[in-house]
Amino acid sequence: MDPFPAMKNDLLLRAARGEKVEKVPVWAMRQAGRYLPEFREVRSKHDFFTVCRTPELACEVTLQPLRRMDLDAAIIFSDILVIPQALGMEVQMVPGKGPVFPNPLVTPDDIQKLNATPDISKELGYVFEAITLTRQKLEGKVPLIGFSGAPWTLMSYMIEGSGSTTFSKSRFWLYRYPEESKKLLSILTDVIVKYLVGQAKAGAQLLQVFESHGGFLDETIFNDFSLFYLRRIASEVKQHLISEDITPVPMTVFAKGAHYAVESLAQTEYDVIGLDWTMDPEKARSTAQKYNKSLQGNLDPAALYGSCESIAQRTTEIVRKFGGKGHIANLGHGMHPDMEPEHLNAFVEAVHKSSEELIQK
Ligand code: 1CP
Repeated sequence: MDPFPAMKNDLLLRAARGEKVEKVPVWAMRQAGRYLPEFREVRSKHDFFTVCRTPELACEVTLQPLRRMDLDAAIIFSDILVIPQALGMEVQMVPGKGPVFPNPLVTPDDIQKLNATPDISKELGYVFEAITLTRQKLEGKVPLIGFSGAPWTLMSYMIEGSGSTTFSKSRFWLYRYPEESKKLLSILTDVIVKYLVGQAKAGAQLLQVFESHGGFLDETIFNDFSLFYLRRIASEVKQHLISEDITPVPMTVFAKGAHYAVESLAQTEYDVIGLDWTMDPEKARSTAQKYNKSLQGNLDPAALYGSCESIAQRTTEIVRKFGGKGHIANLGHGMHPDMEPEHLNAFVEAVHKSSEELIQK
């Protein structure tokens, strides 16, 4: 028996499985965040990782955007960098700069310093608690998405020590220390699998894997150092759930910038392939159809700086290109802190209106 309230809106889950929908579901990456005054209010009282680690606060900020907009999904408030923390690394959130690791990995010897096999429920149990609480509080209104960073994206932060425009230190590792890099990626993969299984068991109804730094790799390097591990994650998460008699939840992979990888990702066990805004929906659609996959995306986040009329027009064009079936509408990357909530709302409304018209035809 499902211990959670019955679903009133399961558009996201049906679209992820490629089933028929009355309208295209929509959510936005970073829909909980600094562009919302009510989020800034919470952040003025609590630091970033305290919000992540306190289930009531994480639940509250997860629900905030849903009170304003007719979104079809919630995404649990957390960060991809909770995994390096679980491995024993310190991560600080520096205002105006973003995440900073005071002691990044410098040489492969530093891998030894990591706690490679952490007790996931002990180190990340706060995320599972936040998920279970949020499922209760959502009252079946919309599905709850869980997520993790992908191994290469996490490895790159652990080596760079912060965001970067070139990722030259972490890419140095891939070419200079390929075997040690694979060792680190496989440590991360094992932890991510357990973490995602734990999220599904706690109540997450779809799991998204963020390979935000995919586009920094060329195709062969991507295949060896990203795709290989991404494939393992989808297949092992689903296997684990099946072995525990739990129906596997749909999974989304978002490999930002990895144009060349749409087809190879469509050949994995992910159900949904996320597209950034530079990728062509029509081309991706013909690839996705071959492998029975759904797509997510892909309005340029910067389009939200335009007028509400121009947002509606661009959104309508995108919705038509995806064709209404097997599509989860989203931005091609996250919300920026200086965006207006009303403009995100214009996107949400336009997805619903234009897709209802398209599907009825
Ligand atoms: O002070 C603050 O409040 C910090 C802003 C912030 C927020 C709101 C950060 C720091 N993380 C988050 C939340 C977050 N991060 C979510 C919450 C759920 C939602 O989407 O509403 C999610 C899914 C993430 C995932 C995340 N964190 C990614 C993957 C998605 C992406 O943007 O590509 C990445 C790369 C991070 C690292 C990170 N955390 C925060 C920042 C500013 C960054 C990016 C830093 C950089 O530019 O490298």
